Amino acid sequence: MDIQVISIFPEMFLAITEHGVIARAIKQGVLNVSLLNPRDFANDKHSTVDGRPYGGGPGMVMMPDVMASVIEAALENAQQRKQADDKLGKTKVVYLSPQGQCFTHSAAKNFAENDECDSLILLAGRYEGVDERVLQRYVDEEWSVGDYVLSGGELPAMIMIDAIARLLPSSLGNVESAEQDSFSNGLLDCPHYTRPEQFNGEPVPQVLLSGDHQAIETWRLKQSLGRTWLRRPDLLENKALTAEEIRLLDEFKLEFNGCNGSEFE
Ligand code: 4FL
Repeated sequence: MDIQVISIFPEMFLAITEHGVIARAIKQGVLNVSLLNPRDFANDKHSTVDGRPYGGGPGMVMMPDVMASVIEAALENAQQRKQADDKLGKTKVVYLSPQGQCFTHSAAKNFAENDECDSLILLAGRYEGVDERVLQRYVDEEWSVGDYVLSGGELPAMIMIDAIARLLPSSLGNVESAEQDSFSNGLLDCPHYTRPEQFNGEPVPQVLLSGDHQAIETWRLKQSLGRTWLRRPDLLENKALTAEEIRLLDEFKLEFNGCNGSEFE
């Protein structure tokens, strides 16, 4: 996958490109991350990228001519890379903003697995955002990473890159661990334990020491269902449970109510 990021703070991205899973994916050649700085496309000696908003009010808006130039440059790069490597597919321009659709694990999967579109241009805005006419003309998709306002689209862009990169075929080294992630089955993750067997007087759940792989898998699924029910009931509303899952969740609810004496359904 080829990702070009447009940002006036390109150094911020060293935080992800030099560490962990993403650094490995880049070294392995599974992922290429490059940066373009709108300032390099500005037309005055101060490298101005922002202007005061028409209609007045606080803040500044990223200028349409400068932003159009930097996006055009990224689109040309993508075109050239495609000519050099006929495996590369379509390019998508993505804008990060609180007005976008909610970025989820399943969206990350779609980006990682979509071979037709393996080239992304991520547009990270600053100030009050980018002139609307540029967004209208160039942006294919607008994504939000949560209902809060940040000081720019850089962290959201990094969040998207991280979530996508670890799902790229062969980047995780251990595909199984991606399949067992929270959300990969629409549920929260189960609890995890490591040595010692007793910590602060608390033992590890007996079943995990049993060596009975079937029983362990069933226990983990039940914990996942139970935690999702307790902490994120909204996730269960959109998920069709199997008969086995319904039975396990009912068991969890009974045990939960049994130990705190309340009358949750
Ligand atoms: C982008 C917030 C995506 C949440 C400020 C500029 C943002 C954001 N998701 N806040 N961009």
